[in-house]
Amino acid sequence: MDQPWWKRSIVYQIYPRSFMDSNQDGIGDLQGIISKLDYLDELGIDVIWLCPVYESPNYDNGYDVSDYKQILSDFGTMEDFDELLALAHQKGIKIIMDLVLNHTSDEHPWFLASQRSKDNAYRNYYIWRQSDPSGKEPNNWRSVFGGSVWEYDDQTKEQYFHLFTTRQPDLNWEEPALRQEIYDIMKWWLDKGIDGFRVDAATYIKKEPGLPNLPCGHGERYVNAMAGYSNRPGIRDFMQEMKEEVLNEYDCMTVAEACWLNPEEAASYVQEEEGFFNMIFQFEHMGVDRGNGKWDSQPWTVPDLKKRMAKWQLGLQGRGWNSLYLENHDQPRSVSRFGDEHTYHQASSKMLATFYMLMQGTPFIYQGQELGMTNVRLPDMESYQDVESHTYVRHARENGVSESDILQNLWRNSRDNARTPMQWDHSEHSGFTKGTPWMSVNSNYEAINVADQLKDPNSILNYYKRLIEIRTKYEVAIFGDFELLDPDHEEIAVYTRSYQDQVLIVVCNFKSGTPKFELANYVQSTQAEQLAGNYDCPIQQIDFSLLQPYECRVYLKS
Ligand code: TEU
Ligand code: CA
Repeated sequence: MDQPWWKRSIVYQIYPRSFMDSNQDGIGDLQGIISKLDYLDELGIDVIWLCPVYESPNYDNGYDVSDYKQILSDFGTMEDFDELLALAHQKGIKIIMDLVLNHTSDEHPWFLASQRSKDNAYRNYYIWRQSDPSGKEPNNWRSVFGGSVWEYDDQTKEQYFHLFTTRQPDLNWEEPALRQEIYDIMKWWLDKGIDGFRVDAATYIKKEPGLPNLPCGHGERYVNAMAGYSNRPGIRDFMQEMKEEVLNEYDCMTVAEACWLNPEEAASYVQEEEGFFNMIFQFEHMGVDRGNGKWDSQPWTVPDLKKRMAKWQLGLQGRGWNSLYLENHDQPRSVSRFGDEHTYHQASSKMLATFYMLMQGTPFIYQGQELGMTNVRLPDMESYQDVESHTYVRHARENGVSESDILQNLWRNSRDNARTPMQWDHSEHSGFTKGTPWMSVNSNYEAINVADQLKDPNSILNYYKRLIEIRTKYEVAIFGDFELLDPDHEEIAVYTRSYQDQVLIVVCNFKSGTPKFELANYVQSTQAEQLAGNYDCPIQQIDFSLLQPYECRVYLKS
């Protein structure tokens, strides 16, 4: 059977602001990416996911678009973009763009027009409600970053709806003219030759009709309103229309950000014939160390993490395709979160890579992850850049959270952990810029950088290359059925992938202990060849041994 290219692809996510600066203004840019295409080609990736590069006032670093058909001047020009696309294609690298379609910037011309009067053609592109004279909001929904979803606007004395910051008014998908505008934008980019989209906040575009109040806990002013805006009935009509009007006409890749779906719902989104997207980003494993919301950190366990991953592996098996990731621009660094960034930095970074990259689905690598880049501890709250972090600080202070707890929480969970500049070499500002970087470089760049890791055959970077090679060379790594073994084991994760007469066996020790491991406990024949690992494993110990701290091994039995 002919399989689509995106099933065999490895995607590399670029956060342009922090990737590479070509003109020394301290901000990463398109020419910077161009200068690193050889690096990406060498790494072996097939697709770049480019975070937003459109015109934007940057309240949410580009996720507040003010012109979908212009390149933000910080990043370069449309000529630079065309050059990037052409050069990437020459190397066989595809590019998918971030499509922000739940909201725009409040500086987008549609919003400026919409805001002006109650009866203009753009009014209904956004969601407006009358203001209550008492100042009470039209409903009690809480926005994703905290506070009400409503913002009062002086011009028409009404309130507009925003799920994210007040500078990101939500588009009204009920308005057919608006939907056509979005489809036109999509076609415009696809006609230019881009290879697909990562669809931002895709499951939020349909709101519960009437925007009713939701049940609120005692003393709570605003309520988590997921039930009012996440994956609501009717959303499929929008997606079906988008598919018919746009996606069906192109051989492109789509991955939709889809918080809080279960595999059952997800399957219907990604089914090969009837689905709307090729894959989605689910968030189940990202919740493993969180209690009530992202700022409430909780201890996590290995069995819980394994089961969350397995739920999706099995849930979509034979029905749809998974995306695989441990990091992105919204999440803390994986080695700081799930590994040991100090004593076992190298071993645990490699182990985590092995754990997720050999599952079934398309793997995504977030810039710097291939080096084991870590979280950052900025000295004070003012040093944080991210709008979500600032909003958190404001609300936490209002709620009486202590200053030291707030800072600890930022260290652990701020999105800025993922947004420090890429660590290229030993020179000042890690070779990212010769100017003043928009956000400070992590002080560990002399120990963790591309230049060193390219030279060291045992580096994390070279280990990523090895994993990519395995996915390229062995069909079982792409198409194999997944099975989780020993789900309750507290320290190690073991899973197999089976395809035709091949079995891949992946073993990951998530702890610093040295648990026993016997291959024969998991697969019948011990005639297995070791394809990868993060320690030298003597041949005579392949079948039975103690695992080293954070050790991982990949076996092939054929
Ligand atoms: O994120 C959407 C989203 O649902 C967020 O709640 C995300 O889970 C959160 O940032 C985690 O801290 C997307 C983008 O990835 C994010 O960068 C944008 O800020 C957001 O949309 C608004 O466009
Ligand atoms: Ca620049």
